[in-house]
Amino acid sequence: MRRRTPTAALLLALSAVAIAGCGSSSSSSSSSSSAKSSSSSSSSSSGSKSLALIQGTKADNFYVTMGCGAKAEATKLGYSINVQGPADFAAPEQIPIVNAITAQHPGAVLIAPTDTQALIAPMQQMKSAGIKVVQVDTTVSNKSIAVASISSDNLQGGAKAADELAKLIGSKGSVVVMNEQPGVSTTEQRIQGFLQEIKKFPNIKPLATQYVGDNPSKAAQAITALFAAHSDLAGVFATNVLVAQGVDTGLKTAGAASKVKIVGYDADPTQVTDLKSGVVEALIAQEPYQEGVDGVEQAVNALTGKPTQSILTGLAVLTKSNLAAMSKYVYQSSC
Ligand code: T6T
Repeated sequence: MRRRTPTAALLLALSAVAIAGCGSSSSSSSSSSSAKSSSSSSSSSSGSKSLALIQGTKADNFYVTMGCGAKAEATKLGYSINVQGPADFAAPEQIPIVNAITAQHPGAVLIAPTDTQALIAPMQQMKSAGIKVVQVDTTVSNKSIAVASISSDNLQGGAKAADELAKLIGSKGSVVVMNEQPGVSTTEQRIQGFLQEIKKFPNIKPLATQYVGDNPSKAAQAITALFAAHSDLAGVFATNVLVAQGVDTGLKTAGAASKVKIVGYDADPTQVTDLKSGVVEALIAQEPYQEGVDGVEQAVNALTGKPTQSILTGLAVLTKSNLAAMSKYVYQSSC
């Protein structure tokens, strides 16, 4: 374990004080949590029997569900877990949380880094402090920090979205990918998988990918403007929960929801409502609960000297007709 310099220690302590005032934490001892709620616990947040999960954002049921899986598995294995996430999916908000957790010195940390580059230094510092780091969902581009990475196959998910959309629009017309910001490993791979697969359909024309941030209002505005400018728009691939929520709202408001087919990524309850009502035709659902479970298992393996491994979790295509049989894929808004 590398010693922290006094300056680094001071910076970490200051971050910890700042975070203590944010009230964004919850722990395995709390019986419920939600995207907007917060709670704290007196269970120890340092030492080898303590874990932490740093979500991409607490305002997203994907990460709420991941937190539920992580808490259940930590409790099962006799560990405490401190779950924290920024209000927005944004590196400047997530980095102080990472620094604060490093200062608390848990045995291992599960983290969904919000940017492939910006999180490298704080995660490296965490590793240098002797904390085992497990990546869940997203990754940084430096592969030497984490002992394991747990994620679904995002390239494959993007390809599945392309096949579904092509089927829905009769393999012709303009399509667009609506994405959050650049620099997020998962959604970048979804776009890559989608654009690669869509080449198989010569009569489908992909428009330039739109980057709208992880923000439903911006996504709604952008898709409304795009629909006004492209009357031949036939299909949209919305790459995650908050973007998909905005796309659904934008196209509903523009009265275009029946004309333009939408394939969304993820299975937030709001997206499932839109699927049932026919606003959206298909959802590519992940298994965030399992990612939390697997992440804790790998963290505990690392702490107990057992071998660790990276794991690809499952994906499923949800449609109105298979939804009843696939209800286990719908994300939770509380545990
Ligand atoms: O799609 C998930 C996650 O996989 C992605 O990395 C970021 O967005 C979500 O959290 C959903 O909004």
